[in-house]
Amino acid sequence: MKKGFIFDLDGVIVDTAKYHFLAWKKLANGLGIDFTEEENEQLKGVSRVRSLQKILTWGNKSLSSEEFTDLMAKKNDDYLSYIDTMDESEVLPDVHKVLDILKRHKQPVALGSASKNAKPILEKVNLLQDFNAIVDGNDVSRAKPDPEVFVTASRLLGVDPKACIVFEDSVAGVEAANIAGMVSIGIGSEKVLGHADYVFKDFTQISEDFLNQLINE
Ligand code: B16
Ligand code: MG
Repeated sequence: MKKGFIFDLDGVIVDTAKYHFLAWKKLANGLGIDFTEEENEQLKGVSRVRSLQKILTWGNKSLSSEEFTDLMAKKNDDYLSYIDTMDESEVLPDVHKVLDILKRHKQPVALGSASKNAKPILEKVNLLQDFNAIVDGNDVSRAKPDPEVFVTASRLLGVDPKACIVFEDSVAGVEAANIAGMVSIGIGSEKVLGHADYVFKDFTQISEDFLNQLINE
C-alpha cells in the first residue's frame, strides 16, 4: 500500500518552543503573571488562541476581546522577530537524514502543524521545497487532538489515513494521529508520549531499516 509520512513542525523539525517561551513570558510578565518552562511545555502543539486562554487562566486574569486580540498580535510580532534569526543550523539532528531516506524511497512527505507561521519557518531553515504538501494552522479550524490537520495532509498526499505515519512531539498530536488511525511516532520522552506506537528520543535513533519496515509493512 502507498504510504505517506507526516511531520509536525515545532519540536520535531525545529525547536521553536524556546522562542514561543520567550514571547509568551514577556506577554505574561507584562500582565503580572509568572510563566515557567513547565507551563510552556503544556502549550506545545496548542493553538495560539488556546495558549493565551490558558495563560490567562493560570494567572487568574481576564481581558476584553480587543485586548486579547492586541496581545496575540504583539506576541506573534515578538515570536516572528526570533524566527527571523533562524537558519538551516536550527534543523534538529538527523531530520535531513530521515527526509533524504524518504525521498530516496520516493515516499510522499507532508507537514502537519498547528502553527500559522509554519511556511516562513520552513523557508528560513530551507526545507520548504522538501514537502509534497503543507497543512498548518491557517488551513484547519479544529486543533489537535482533533485529527483534522493530519487527515487533511493525508488527503493532499492522496494517501489513505490508515497508511500514514506521523512524527509528533506533543501529547495532543500523538492522540490526533491515533484517532486518525495513523501510525504514531513520538519524538521525545517515553514517559510523556507512551501512547504513541513507537517513541524515539530524536531522529538520530531512527534507522533506515526502521523506515524501510514502515514503508513495506
Ligand atoms: P503559532 P506544532 C505549535 O506547532 C506549537 O507547538 C505551539 O506551541 C504553538 O502555540 C502553535 O504551534 C501555534 O503556533 O503561534 O506560530 O501559530 O508543534 O503543531 O508544529
Ligand atoms: Mg510540535
